[in-house]
Amino acid sequence: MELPLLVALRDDGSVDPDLDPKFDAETLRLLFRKMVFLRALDEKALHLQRSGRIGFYIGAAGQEAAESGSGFALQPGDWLFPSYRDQGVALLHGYPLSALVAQLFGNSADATKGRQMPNHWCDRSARVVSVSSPVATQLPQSVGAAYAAKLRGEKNAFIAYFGDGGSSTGEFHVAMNFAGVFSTPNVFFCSNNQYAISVPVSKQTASGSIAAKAAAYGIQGVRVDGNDVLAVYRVTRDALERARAGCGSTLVEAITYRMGAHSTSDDPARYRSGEEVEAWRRKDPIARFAGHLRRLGLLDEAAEEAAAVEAREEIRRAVAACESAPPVPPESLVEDVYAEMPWHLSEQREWIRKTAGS
Ligand SMILES: Cc1ncc(C[n+]2csc(CCOP(=O)(O)OP(=O)(O)O)c2C)c(N)n1
Repeated sequence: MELPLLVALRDDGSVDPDLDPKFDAETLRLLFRKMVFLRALDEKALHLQRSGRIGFYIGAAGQEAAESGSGFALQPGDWLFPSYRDQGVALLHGYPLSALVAQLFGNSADATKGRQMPNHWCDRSARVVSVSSPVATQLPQSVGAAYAAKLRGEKNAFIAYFGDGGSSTGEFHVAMNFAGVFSTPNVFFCSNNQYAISVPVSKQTASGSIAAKAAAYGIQGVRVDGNDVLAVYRVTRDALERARAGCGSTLVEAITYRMGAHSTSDDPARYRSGEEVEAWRRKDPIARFAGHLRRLGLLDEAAEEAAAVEAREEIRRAVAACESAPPVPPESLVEDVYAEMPWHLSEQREWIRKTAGS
């Protein structure tokens, strides 16, 4: 079954009126700055990792339209179940940049005290649920949370992000089926970035698309150009509205491309050609949106450069403020497990204190 690919931003920079979210000039500029910010964040984090200041990072360069377009559609009451690559959505949903940077350093400024892997964000007050390392476990988690909210009569949507690789897991099928049967208020956002580390999407499925699988579970499926920030926004906004209105779940497949490595521990040159990367680079979602804004007279070279400078400066300040925080004391390893620490952990804590000299 072929689903049409929804596209708002046309090649000539104009917009399909049926999919145009009709943002005012200020909102369009803001959306652009959010995308530029994510690219700058990726560049800085890569630099921090390569210079040994943080241990690991998972970038999303090339996926800024999917991240920003969908994140822009969330409302404060909605719950986010991100994958490890969705820092862009988390930031748009109120996860503070300072917390994000602290999580990368994993020092005493980090709310999770350095116990989580880098890129495993969470923030209860922003309704950002902790990233899980196993691929796609966030999908059934989000369905369970959505079902609970439905039983309580709440009207929020639950959006979970995952990749094309995640669609091959049992968790994907479990989540879709439950969502269909119990008509839960979920949005499943698949960032189809063409690869699951080195495995191309052609080896993930024999279906015409990932979105097509929605039909088998009785939920809505939508395929959208994931490098088109306006179309992604429209499709996600509509899906979230359906969920909040009690009309059930939607599976959104955003077709995009991971321009960088899977993570800082990966070398993509080993499994894909430079020509392929170059072909997708020509579809860069930021350049594409910039073209649209220029056509509207809302952006020129100076404003584009200013957005990048402003983003780099904000990130530089956040890093400077966080990097100097002391490390987490080693004895905290045995803390936060029990409300009252049992004797054997107290003993271990003493031993760590003496051994580590803290
Ligand atoms: C259950 C499970 N199997 C394998 C892994 C190792 N692993 C980490 S990321 C990844 C690729 C996931 O690809 P995809 O779902 O397409 O998301 P992307 O990384 O492209 O955003 C794999 C196989 C894992 N974390 N969990």
